[in-house]
Amino acid sequence: MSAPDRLPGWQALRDRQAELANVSILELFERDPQRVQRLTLRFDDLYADFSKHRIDDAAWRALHALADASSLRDRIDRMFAGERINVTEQRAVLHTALRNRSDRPVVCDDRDVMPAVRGELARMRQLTDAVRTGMWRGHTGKPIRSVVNLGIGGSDLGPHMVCEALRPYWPDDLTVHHVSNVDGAHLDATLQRIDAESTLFLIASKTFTTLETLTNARSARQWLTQRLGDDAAVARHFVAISTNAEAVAQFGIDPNNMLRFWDWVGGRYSLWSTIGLSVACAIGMDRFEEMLSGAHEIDEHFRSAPWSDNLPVTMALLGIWYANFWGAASHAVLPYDQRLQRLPAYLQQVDMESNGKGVDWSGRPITSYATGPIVWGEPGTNGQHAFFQLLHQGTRLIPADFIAVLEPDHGLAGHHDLLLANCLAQSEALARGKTLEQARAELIAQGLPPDRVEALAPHRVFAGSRPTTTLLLDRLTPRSLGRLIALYEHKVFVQGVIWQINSFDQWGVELGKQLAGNLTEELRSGARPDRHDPSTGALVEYLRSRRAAQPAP
Ligand code: G6Q
Repeated sequence: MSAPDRLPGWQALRDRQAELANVSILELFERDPQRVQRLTLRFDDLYADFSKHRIDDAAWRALHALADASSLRDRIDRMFAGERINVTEQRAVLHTALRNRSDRPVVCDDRDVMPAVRGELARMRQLTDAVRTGMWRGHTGKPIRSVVNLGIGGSDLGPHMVCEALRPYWPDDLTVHHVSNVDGAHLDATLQRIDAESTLFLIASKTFTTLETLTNARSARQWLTQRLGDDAAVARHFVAISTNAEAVAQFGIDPNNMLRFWDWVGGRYSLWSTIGLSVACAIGMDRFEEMLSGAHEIDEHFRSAPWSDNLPVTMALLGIWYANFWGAASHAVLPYDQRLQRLPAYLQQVDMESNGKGVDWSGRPITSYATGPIVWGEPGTNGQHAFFQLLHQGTRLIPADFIAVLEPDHGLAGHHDLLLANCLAQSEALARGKTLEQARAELIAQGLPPDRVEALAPHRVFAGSRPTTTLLLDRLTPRSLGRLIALYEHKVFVQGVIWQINSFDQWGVELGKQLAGNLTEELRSGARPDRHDPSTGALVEYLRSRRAAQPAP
């Protein structure tokens, strides 16, 4: 296949962008009174408004042509069919099988994976039921009151984000913690808050070789056995979630306490697998399965809806439009919901680890078009008092997703209307802007003298036409959250297809890991740091000299 910038649609998109560069979003609304209706997509209670974008029908047609020329339909089918589309690791990409709630088999390497998937879901149910009902007893006979997930990256970000989002569903007598960082301060802070006798550690690691997770797991084991005075306590307080049974056994976790998943589940897509155990402990297995059902509904929609009605495809193509034709380098995710506070961090990994690539499928360097954007964000309204200044008046174009939930889970009067009003106000302000004339008129109305009006007015101008999508959910439930996450996963997939990159490997994280291995030795031993660039060598020397100068703890 030709490179994307040589495919049908690409040049038309360039031309369209040039045409639209001087057309404001307000003008687009004026030109088409039906714009909101035509560019709002609904999926059950999910309301997605794509009308505040700098795009017209001709550009949409060209984007759809680009999707066709990129064989998007075929690529979607190949993913769902279990082909080894992760070409560099020679793996299938089947997180969708984990949430396949239909009777359809999913065949990978000539075998239907669904019986194994259902089997592991059943084991997850057994375990979480035992924990939640108090049947699972710790070494000294106490029920479990704290679950601590030790994992990092894909084995942390998804479960952590979902647990926070669904906190209102947690039972009163169980608390779930997530510890990821190798910085001992992270684990230490959690250990201070829990009681060894009633704590269950979940060691979540696909490979069971990850430095951070194993370091934390060893420290947790030591802490526990010291507290309980018996190595045998590990059997009642440690569960492993992994694909690597051998390493789990070596660590000393009973195979009966191990939940499995498979190499066709990518780390950052593993939330739906047994890696979601902390979520299931927090909200119960029925609700965990509701989340799977929500994601499955989006899978079905993604596979079958025409491009113009297809939510993930629409989100993806808008991202292509801005990244490749408007020069947008980043994308903001702005949940106006405190429960979704970890959504931006989670999406950063899903998006940036998947599409932060500089070579195409066949290993050719990509030099003529941009790939994945920088994804960032914070919950509103906090962001408004921090970085929104740049969104409104900075020199960069930053498309943003505003996400809000209509019903809160708390009973505090007055808060939620304020939250929702701010969400709508911000996207309106970004689209509408404020002209110099309007700024002048406001200042004159405030009674300022003419020279102050002229001096201040330019600072109060908002260019407007800053593009946003608004996603509204009725309620934040396991099902609606499952849908929301699946939307973004598929968005990232579609963009990877258009950019012709492998969205499912992550070789870019390897080099730093290798170097950290050597550096750990150098910091611990007295070996001369002689294999580094001059800056790093000097940093090693400096750290060692400072440590040597410090009194022993
Ligand atoms: C995700 C990545 C990465 C991975 C972590 C943890 O797609 O592969 O974030 O999840 O490095 O790996 P383990 O689960 O093997 O510990």
